[in-house]
Amino acid sequence: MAQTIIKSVKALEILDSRGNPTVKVFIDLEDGTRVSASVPSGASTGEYEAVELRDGDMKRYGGKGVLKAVENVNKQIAPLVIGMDSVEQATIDYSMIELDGTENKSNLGANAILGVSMAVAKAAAASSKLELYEYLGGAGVRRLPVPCMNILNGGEHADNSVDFQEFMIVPHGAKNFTEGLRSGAETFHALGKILESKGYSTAKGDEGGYAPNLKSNEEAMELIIEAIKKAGYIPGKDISIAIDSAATSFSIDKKEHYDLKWSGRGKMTSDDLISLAGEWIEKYPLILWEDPLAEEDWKGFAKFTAKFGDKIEVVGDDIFVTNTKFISKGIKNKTANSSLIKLNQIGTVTETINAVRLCRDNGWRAFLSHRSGETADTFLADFAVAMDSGHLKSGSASRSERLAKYNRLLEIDAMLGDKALYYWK
Ligand code: 2PG
Ligand code: MG
Repeated sequence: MAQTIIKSVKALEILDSRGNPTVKVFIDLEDGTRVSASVPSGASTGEYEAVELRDGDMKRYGGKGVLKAVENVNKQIAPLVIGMDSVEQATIDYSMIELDGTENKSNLGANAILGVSMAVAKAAAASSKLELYEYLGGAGVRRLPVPCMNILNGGEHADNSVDFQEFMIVPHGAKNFTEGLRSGAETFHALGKILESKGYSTAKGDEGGYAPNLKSNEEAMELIIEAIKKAGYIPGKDISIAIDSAATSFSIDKKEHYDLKWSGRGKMTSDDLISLAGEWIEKYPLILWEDPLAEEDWKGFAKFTAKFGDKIEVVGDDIFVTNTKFISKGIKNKTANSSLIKLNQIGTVTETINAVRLCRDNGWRAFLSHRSGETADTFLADFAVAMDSGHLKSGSASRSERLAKYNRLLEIDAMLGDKALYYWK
């Protein structure tokens, strides 16, 4: 019997970084290898994401328990995958998809399926004495992703007058990942000092970025630029800025009309938003813009991309939900030039790899991402290197569940030494 055969699979309900339940899966192989994997959880979720199964039992965790998903792993998935070979990732993933039998994994739960899928990959890697990034990426991988680090929050992630959800700093000008992360962390601390000196709160949001009560969208940009300079870096050359508008959260009819309600700018059409973005792209060192329009505003997205796609990376998150069906439609309609990639939006490692490949084969970029609810699991870091994604977002330079991924990338950078690559495109 092959040593990489799965001997046991067991799931447990644990808590994520917001104190909400999530699924952790343990897998043992015949050769004694034991690994575990934990599943993240989003807040600003796209409508067509794979279903995260929650118990709905209001007596436990306000209905957010995941005991059903845990039971689905222990009673249904375990008997299916025990005896299968952990190196057969795709076979195992597609067997679970078949067992679930629904389009959106609502039967077993994407949280149940993904926990097993990630643990299978980790087990096969550990048993072959390979680092996870080597196992998933092959012998040639050696590129570290540029960390797009959350620094300021608005929208539904903060109680202020900023409409856009996430502002990130992008240290693409550094000579390697380790130095890039350092410049990002230094800028994060510089912003903390600036906020303090202006009498703003330095309290942090779910992803570890600051969430002060700013007066406008523009003020957020000005403060970040000031922080980059204060930390000794040149905006646009060393460090640029990325935005995730999460525009679905301020669209009124879930389509083409928006209400920039937090800043008080009021109602806007898609075209108004696009021209506002144009002013910003002229004025500020922006390099990437995620979800500039709502998930159903395919027309607006395509207009945005036609206007700015040659200057910045235009990323679709809620609109594509890591699903090859929507990414294919986006490629055909030139909706964006990049897709956000979140493992739990689609629910298996194999399907996530397929989504990344689809992007790359069509000249798009794939932007690897954490969720706003995370665990200490570092799968994402290895996965980003394996996928040669060139960039990832894993939150700010604060909170251990965010830094766990960045710290793992520091380790990989050190392992690869002078063989490591680091560049934006
Ligand atoms: C996003 C993510 C991660 P959430 O909108 O891109 O930053 O947030 O996990 O809440 O969907
Ligand atoms: Mg997003």
